[in-house]
Amino acid sequence: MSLEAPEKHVTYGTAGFRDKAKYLPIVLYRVGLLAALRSRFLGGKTVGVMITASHNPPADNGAKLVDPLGEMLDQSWEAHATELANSQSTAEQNKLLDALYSKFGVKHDSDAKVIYARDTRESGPILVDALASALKSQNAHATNAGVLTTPQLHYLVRAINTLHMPGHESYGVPTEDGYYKKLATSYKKISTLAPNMKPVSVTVDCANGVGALKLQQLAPLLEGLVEFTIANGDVDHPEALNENCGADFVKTNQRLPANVQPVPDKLYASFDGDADRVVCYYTSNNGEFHLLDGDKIATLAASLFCEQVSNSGTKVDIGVVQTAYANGASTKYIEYELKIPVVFTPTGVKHLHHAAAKFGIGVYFEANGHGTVLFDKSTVDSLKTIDIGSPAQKQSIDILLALSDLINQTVGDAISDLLMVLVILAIRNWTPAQWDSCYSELANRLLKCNVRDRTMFTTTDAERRLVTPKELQPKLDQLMKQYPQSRTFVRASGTEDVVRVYSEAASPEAAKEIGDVVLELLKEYA
Ligand code: G16
Repeated sequence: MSLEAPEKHVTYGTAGFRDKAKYLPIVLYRVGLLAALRSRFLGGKTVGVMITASHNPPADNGAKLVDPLGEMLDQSWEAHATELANSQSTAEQNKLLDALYSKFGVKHDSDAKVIYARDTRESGPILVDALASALKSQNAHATNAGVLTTPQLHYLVRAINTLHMPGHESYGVPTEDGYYKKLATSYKKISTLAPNMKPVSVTVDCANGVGALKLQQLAPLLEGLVEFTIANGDVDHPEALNENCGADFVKTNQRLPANVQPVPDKLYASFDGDADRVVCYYTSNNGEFHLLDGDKIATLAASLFCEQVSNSGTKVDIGVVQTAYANGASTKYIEYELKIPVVFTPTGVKHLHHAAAKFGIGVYFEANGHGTVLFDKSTVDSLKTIDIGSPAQKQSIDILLALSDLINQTVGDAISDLLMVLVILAIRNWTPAQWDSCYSELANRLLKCNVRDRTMFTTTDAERRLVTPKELQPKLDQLMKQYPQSRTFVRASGTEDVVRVYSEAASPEAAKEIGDVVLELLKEYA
C-alpha cells in the first residue's frame, strides 16, 4: 500500500464505505484487516466483503461487510471500521488493530475465513487486490467469489455458514449455481401449486451492471415459465453503469430508462448497479408512464401474504416496514385496507431488516425498491407442522413455504424480488395495471441538493423531521400547512455527498412547488 492514510475522511455509512474509487485502496486494505478480526471474533465463521457502489456513478466504489447469516455488519462494529479506515499512518493502524484484538479477546492465530466479491466497476480489481493483500497479511482463509450481485454474496455467506451451524437449517448449496437452482426450484414449485398459472414475460433494464450477467445465467432454468428480455446489459463499458438507466434513475426521474421502447400494458423492471434493488413499471395505451416502486412491491407482497395466511388457517403476525420516503397512500392502504401494522425506520436496509425480523412475516421495502420479506423461523416451523384440513389449506401452506425459499432472506435482491412479483402476478393473473390500481399514489418528487457540509443536517422521528439546522424545520412545517395532504423532509444521504429532498402532495404541481421552495431554502447552506 503506497499511502499510509486515506486522502479524505471516510465513514462506514448507510451501505458501508462509499466514495470515489481513487480514495479507496487503503480503505479496502483496512476493511480486510477488520474482516479477518470479525471472523476470528465470531469463532472462525465466514464473513463477507462486497466491493460495490451500487447505484452510484461509475467512478465511485465502496465496500460493505456481511455477517455470517448474510446480514449487514453488526452496527456496533461500524465505528471500529470507520476508526480503523481513517488511521493516519501504518503505525496507528496497527496500534488500533492490536487494541481491537485485545478488546475482543481474540487471538491473532485463530481461524479467520473471508469470502469476497465485486460488481463490474473498472476499479473493482484494484480494490480486490488491496483487500486480498490485507487478508494474506492476516493469514485469513480468503475466497475470491469473483463478480457477483451483492445479494448473491449475502446468499453465499449464509449458505456456507449454515452448512454446519447448530440450530440453523442449511440455507442452500453454497455456490452460485446453488443460488440459481434454489430460485428456479421454488418458482417451479409455486407454478405447480397455483392453478392455471400462465407463463410470464418481462423486460429488465440491468443498469449495464452485474444483474445482466446473472439474469442470463438464471434464464435457462426458468424456460417455459418466465421469458426475460435484457435491456442495458452492456457490462463491457463500465462508464455506462447506471447512466440514464437503472432503478435509481427510473425512481428518481419517474421515467423510462434509455433503450427501452415500451409496449403498452407489458411489465418492465429496472435493477440497480449491483442488483439489490428493483422497481417495475408499464405504460398505458396513451403512452403514460406508471411506476411500480418499492411501495407497490411491498403492498403487492403484503396483500398476497395476508390472503395466503388467511387461507392456510394459521395465525401469523404480518407487518410492513417502511421509511420516510414511503408514499403516504401506500401506508394508508396497508393500515386500512390490509389492516396490518406499519413500522417506520431510518433509511438503510440494516434498519428495516431488524424491524421486519420482529414479525412472523415481515415485509420491508424502501420506496427505491430495496427490500425483501422475512419469515421468522417459528412461522416456517408452524407452517411445516400444522394439521392440514383441506386441499385448499395445503395449497396455501405449500405456496407460503415455497415463497420463503424464493425470497432472499438475507437482504434485498433484485432477481429474487422480481421473481416474487412475477409469481404473484401470475398466481392472480393480474396485468401491471391491475396491480397498480390497488391504490393511487400521492404525487411525489425526489431531489438531490449539494450543500457545503451535509453533516449539519441531522434528523429525528425516522428521518421525518430535521433537528439541525434548527431554523429549517419550522419553515418546512409552515410550507406543509399551505398544501393539502402534503409532506416534505430533508435528510443527508449516507451514500452520496448530497442532501435529499422529498415532497409529496395531492397534485404533481403542488409536489413540484414544495420541492422547489425547499431547494430555495437550502441555498443558504450551499
Ligand atoms: C443504499 C442503501 C439503501 C438506501 C440507499 C440510498 O442502497 O442500502 O438502504 O436507500 O443506499 O441511501 P442514501 O439516501 O442514504 O444515500 P444501494 O442500492 O445504493 O446500496
